[in-house]
Amino acid sequence: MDRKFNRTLVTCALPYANGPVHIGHLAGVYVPADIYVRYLRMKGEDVLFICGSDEHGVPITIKAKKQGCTPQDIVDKYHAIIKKSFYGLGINFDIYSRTSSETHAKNASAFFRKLYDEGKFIEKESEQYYDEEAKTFLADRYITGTCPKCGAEGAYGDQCEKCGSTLSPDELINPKSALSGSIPVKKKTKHWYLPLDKYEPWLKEWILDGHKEWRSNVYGQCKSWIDGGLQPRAVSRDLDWGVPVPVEGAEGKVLYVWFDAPIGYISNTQELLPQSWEKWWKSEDTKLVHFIGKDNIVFHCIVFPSMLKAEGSYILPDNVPANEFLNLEGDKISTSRNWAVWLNEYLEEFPGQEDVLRYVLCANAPETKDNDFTWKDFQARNNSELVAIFGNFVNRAVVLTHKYFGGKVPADLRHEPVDTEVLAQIPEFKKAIEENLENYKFREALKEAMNIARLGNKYLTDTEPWKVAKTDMDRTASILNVSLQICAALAVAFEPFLPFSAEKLRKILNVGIAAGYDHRTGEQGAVPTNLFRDGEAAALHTGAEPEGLCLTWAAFGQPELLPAGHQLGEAVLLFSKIEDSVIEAQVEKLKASKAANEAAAKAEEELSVAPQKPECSFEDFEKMDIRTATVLEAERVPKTDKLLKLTIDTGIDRRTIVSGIAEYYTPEQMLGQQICILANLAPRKIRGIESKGMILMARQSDGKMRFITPQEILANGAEIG
Ligand code: B3M
Ligand code: ZN
Repeated sequence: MDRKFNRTLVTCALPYANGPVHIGHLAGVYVPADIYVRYLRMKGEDVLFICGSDEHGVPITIKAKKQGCTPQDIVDKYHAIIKKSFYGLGINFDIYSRTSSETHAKNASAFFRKLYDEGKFIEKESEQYYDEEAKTFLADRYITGTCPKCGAEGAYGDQCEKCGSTLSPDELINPKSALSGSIPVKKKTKHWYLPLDKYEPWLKEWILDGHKEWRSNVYGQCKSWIDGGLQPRAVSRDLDWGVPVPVEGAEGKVLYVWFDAPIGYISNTQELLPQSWEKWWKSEDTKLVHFIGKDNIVFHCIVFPSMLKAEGSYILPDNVPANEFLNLEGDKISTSRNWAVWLNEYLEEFPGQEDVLRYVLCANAPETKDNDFTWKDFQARNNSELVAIFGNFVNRAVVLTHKYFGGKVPADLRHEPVDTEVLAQIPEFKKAIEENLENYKFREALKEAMNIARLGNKYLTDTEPWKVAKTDMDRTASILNVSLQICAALAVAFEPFLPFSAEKLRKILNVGIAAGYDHRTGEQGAVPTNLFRDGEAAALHTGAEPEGLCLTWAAFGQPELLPAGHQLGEAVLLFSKIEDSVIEAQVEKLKASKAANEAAAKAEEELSVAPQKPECSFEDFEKMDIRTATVLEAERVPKTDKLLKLTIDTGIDRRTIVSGIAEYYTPEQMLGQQICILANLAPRKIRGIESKGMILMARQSDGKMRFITPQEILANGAEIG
C-alpha cells in the first residue's frame, strides 16, 4: 500500500433496484472490485467494501406505474434479488444496504441542508413541462414525442431509444404527457443547483494535473467535460419518490437521484459502522476507490467530488477505475429488450459454477474497450483453460501423490535444475499479479495467475512422473513435491479471482488460509471467512484462529509451502467440462427471449392501453345521464366515411345522434341494436345535423371500436350508473 494510506475504502456503483443484475454490470464493476478487495484482504490490509441498491429515480416510478404497484414494491423485489445474487457469486460486500433506508434519508437530507445553509447552491426558477390533467410536473422520461433527430415516434424527453440521441424535452416534436396523454404546458418551478462552473478551476487542478495516472478513458472523459465548460446542475426534482428536499416551501420536491445515490455510499458505511464510519470517510490516510461503469464517470469524477468538496469534511477518491461496456453475442446488453444474461438465473442454472462466470468475465473484462461475451467463448474458456490446464494439472498431481505416496507430500529427494527453474518463476508471477492488481489491470493479473497453472501443467507433462515412477521413486517424489508446491501457490493466487475453487483446492490440499483483518477487533491474521454464500455483512471476519497448516499471501512465492509428510485431502475435480448442449440451450434461450420481446414490443405498440385519466369526483360522474336506448333508423351521412346518422328511442324521446362508427358498422348492422348513450351531452351540430347525445363505444388502442350493449335487452331509458 502506498505510504500515505492506512486503509482502503472500496465502493461499487449502487445498482438501480428496477431489475436484476446482469453480466455487463458484473464485468464492468462488481467482479473487478471484489477481486481487488479480496486481494487487499489477503495482504492483511484494512479494507471496507460498500454497496447497496439505488432505489430512487424516475425509471423506478415508471416501472411501478406500468405494473400497477408502488415504487416501494418494485425496489423491495429487486433489492432482494440483487443482494442474494451478489453474495451468491461471492461478491462479499461488508454491507449491501439501500437508499430507501432511514439512515440514508437522514444523511442525504442533512448533507443537502448543510450545503443549503452555507449558501453553496443557487436557487433558480425555470419553466418545466407540466401536465394540467394529472396536475404534476413531468420528469423528462414522462414526456414523449417525435424525435427531432430521426423522426421516430415515442422518443423520451431525455433520450430517443431508436437512434440513441440524448435529448432534452424542449427538443421533442409534439410533446405529450405519458401520464395522461395530454399536451403538457410550461410552468414555472424552483430548483436548487450546484454551480459546477465554480468548481472548474479546482477540478482542473485536482484531476487534470493531479490524477494523470487515472485510466485513459476516465481521464479523457473528465477532460472533455471540463474543457467543454461546466454548467450549474439541478440537484432537486419535482417528483414524489425520493428524499424530500429539506427546505420550507419545497413540498412535492425531492433530491435528484444522482445527488442522493452517491451519498448512499456514506450512509451505508454509517449503517455498518455507526461509531467509526468517519475514520473511513474523513481521514486523509484512507484511500477511496470507486468502481463504476463508464456511463457513471461524470457523476463520480466531477459531480460527487464537487459535492464533497462543497461540504468540506470528506476525502476525495484516489481512483475511479471505470470499465467500458460488455456486449452480449455481438449486441448491446439491454434490460428493456431482455438481451442479457441475468446473474440470478445463471446461479440457478449453473450451480457450483460461480467461478466459471467470474473467470470469463475477468478474462474478458472490458477494461480498455468494449468487449463481447459469447456462450461459445464461455465454454471454450472453461473447457480449454480451467478444465484442461488448471484442473487437469491439480488433479494429476494430487491423484499421483495418492497413488504413489499414500496422499502424503513426498520429500524432495532428487532435486534437479528444472525444478529450481520452475519454482523460481512463481515469485515473478506473484510480482506481476500484484503490480497489475494494484494498477487495476485485472485481466492481466488473471493471466499471470493462470500462467502459474500453465507452468505446473507443462512441468508435469514434461517430467512425466507416471513413467518415471516405474524406475525411479526418488525422482518421482521430487517431481510431485514440486508440483504440489505449485498447487499450493495456486490455492493462494486464485483466492481473489476464483474464491470458490481456491477454497476447494485448499480442501484438496488440506490447508487453510490466513490473512484478513477484523474490523471489530483490529486483529490481523484471522481466517477470512469471506465465502459466505448467502451472505449478510459477509466479510466481517470471525476472528477465529486458523487451524492446521495455513497458507498466506506473504508466503506465496516461497518454494516450500507444503512440508514433506503433510497429508492431502481427497482428490476431487476442481472444474467440469461444459457440454455443447448446455451452451446451445443458453443460446436458444437468448434467441427465444429476443423473439418474445420483439413480439411483446410489437403487441404493445399496437395495443398499449391508454393511461388512466386524472381522478374525477363522484359529483362529476353523477352529472352524466347514461341510459339504454335502441337504434330505430340508421343511414350514412353523405360525403363522409366515418359518420352514421342514427334515430334513437331513448325511452324519453326519439332523437338523432350522429356517431363516428361507420368504419366499424354498416347502417344495417346498427338497426334494432340496443346501445348505451350519454343522454345529456350538450347538443352539437355535426355536418349540419343536430346531434343530441353520444353513443358509448369501447375503443382499443389500435383504433378498433365496438358499441356497448347491456347483457340482456332492457327497457329503453334504463339509467346506468
Ligand atoms: N444507479 C447505476 C447505473 O447508472 C447507478 C449508480 C449510482 S452510484 C452512486 O446503472
Ligand atoms: Zn431518434
